[in-house]
Amino acid sequence: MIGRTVQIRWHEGDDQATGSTGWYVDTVSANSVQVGGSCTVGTNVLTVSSNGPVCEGGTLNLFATYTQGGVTYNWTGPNGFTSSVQNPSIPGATPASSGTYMVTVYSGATPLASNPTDATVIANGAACSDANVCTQSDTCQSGTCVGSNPVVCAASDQCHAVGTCNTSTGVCSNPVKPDGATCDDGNACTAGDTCGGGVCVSGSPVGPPPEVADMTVGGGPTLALTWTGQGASVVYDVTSGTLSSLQSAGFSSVACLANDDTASSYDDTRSIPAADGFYYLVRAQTTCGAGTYGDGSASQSGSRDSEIAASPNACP
Ligand SMILES: [Ca+2]
Ligand SMILES: [Ca+2]
Repeated sequence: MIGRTVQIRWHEGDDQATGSTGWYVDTVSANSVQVGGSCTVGTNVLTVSSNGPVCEGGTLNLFATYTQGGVTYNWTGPNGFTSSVQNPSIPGATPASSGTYMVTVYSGATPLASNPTDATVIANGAACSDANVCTQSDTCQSGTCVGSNPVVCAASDQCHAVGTCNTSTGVCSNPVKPDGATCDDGNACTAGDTCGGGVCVSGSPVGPPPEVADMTVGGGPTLALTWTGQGASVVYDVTSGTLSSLQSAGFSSVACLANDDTASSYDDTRSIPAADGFYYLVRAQTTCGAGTYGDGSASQSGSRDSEIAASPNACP
């Protein structure tokens, strides 16, 4: 309408006359108007909450805030609860206090706003949440939610250390052990295995066991051989031949008396041939290889080990 020129037809008195008599027509220019005021929107807000759920025996706290001051509060709730305190508490709460609480705000006798909030009191022994994902079984115990059955963060392998559980996610960390930490690559024939970058790196190769030492042969009806043992994982090959065959054919005639014997001794029950004798050679052996029968004396020609190995009767 603003800025327009209109004609208004009006009638004095009643408007029953439909003829032209008594009617007036005026031209009106609408140059300024009175704009209507906007509606005032209420800005006060009633917020209601509680600290629930709480465990039986604990204190249930109720909270109400209203943006306008100078008001009073009136609470009602389960188990006959009433209160005119703004933020009332229910100490020693029981499950009977579970339910919907309603608060109404008053200005004088005039109610301004009303809102509900739900609260739960969990019975002793019943499941609750201690806000820690790393405790897998939480139950109410005398007013407190107690977590149990914790997540166990075991080391993922020998080159990782025991982790810690993230209380928000329940996921275990997987820390890498420092480089150089001792580990075992599962191979007995490598020694000094160490962690590097979170994996077990094989150490130096382990060679075959050393030459057998301190062998003696006891006299008598049984020829009892003994030597110094080299440990639990070492076995022994005992070979022998006659002195006459040694002289005529060398070690190619050697025979295996005992193969992979765990004892560091051997009883030879054979009878010594007339005008002859036995010689004995013993070597140690492990999964990392066979040791040597010995280098022999300076007068030895050729390799004793390779000569024995060439014998069809040699110990494997
Ligand atoms: Ca190893
Ligand atoms: Ca053997």
